[in-house]
Amino acid sequence: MEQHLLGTDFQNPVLLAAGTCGFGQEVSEVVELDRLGGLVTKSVTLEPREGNPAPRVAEFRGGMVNSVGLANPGARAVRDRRLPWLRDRIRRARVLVSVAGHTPEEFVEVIRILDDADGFHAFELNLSCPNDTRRGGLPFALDPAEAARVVEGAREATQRPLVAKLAPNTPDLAPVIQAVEEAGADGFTLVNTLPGLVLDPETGRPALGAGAGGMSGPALRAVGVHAVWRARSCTRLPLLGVGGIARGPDAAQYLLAGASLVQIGSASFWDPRTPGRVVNWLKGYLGRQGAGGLTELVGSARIPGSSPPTPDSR
Ligand code: RRO
Repeated sequence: MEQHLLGTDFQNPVLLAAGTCGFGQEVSEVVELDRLGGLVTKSVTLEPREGNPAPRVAEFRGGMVNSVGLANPGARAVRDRRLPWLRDRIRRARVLVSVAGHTPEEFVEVIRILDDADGFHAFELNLSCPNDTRRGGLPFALDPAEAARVVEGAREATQRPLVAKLAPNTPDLAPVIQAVEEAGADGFTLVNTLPGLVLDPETGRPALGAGAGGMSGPALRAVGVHAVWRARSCTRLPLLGVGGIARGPDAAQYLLAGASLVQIGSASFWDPRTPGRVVNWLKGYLGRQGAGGLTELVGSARIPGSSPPTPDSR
């Protein structure tokens, strides 16, 4: 079950996704964090953010929408209070800190504040928040040159691995992957939530306080698996797959499409035992696959007309 990538060992390929586990502490009573491959924190911005008006989350039949609006305590509080908790409590799970900002300069400032702290291994650059109205709803990930500017700045500010989180509504992933890889990224997370709007037909009002939001849950899975498969043919860097994973076989689809690790988001809201169950299911599945194990499984989907390159295990 072990995976070596981003300069470290992940004891298994199952992580908690950004925005769904706070900074670990919030879920530590209900999730055994050190049984997992790792976790990605809520995105951290330079200043504290209150977030958007309630309701911030709403369910519908195919999944859920959210517009949390980047609520977080800000980089200095994360450094002084949240990372020490992770440093003291987490031994085996690997921690990635998600970073967000309105401008490339804000990403750099957050990284400079956090970089010297202990308690985490890598940064996940959130280039794809669908709820950042300041950028006119256009996340960095939809603009390859802007996305590359964020990564270039981050690359100069830290030696830690940088994983770029991309958007599901990118018409073609190839240009952004190429630009971000050239700018110095070490891997990609695919995908963030998909822009969505749920309306109450009786009142005509949106289900979320902020109006539109990001859609996740089962309906996102086929989009995420497709994005991983597409990314796999554009880069040799490691991929982290996320979107709609609620059961072991869902995670297996991402691994087959080319993800070295998977992240679980909405499903752990519905049932916090989900990540542990996915780990257990994958153990049995890999046992049934025979000798090659996880490394051989990654990217081994048999899809007509495609033969993606195998990932580097840097
Ligand atoms: O905070 C949010 O509203 C949010 C973020 Br930063 C993100 O990246 N994805 C999402 O669905 N919500």
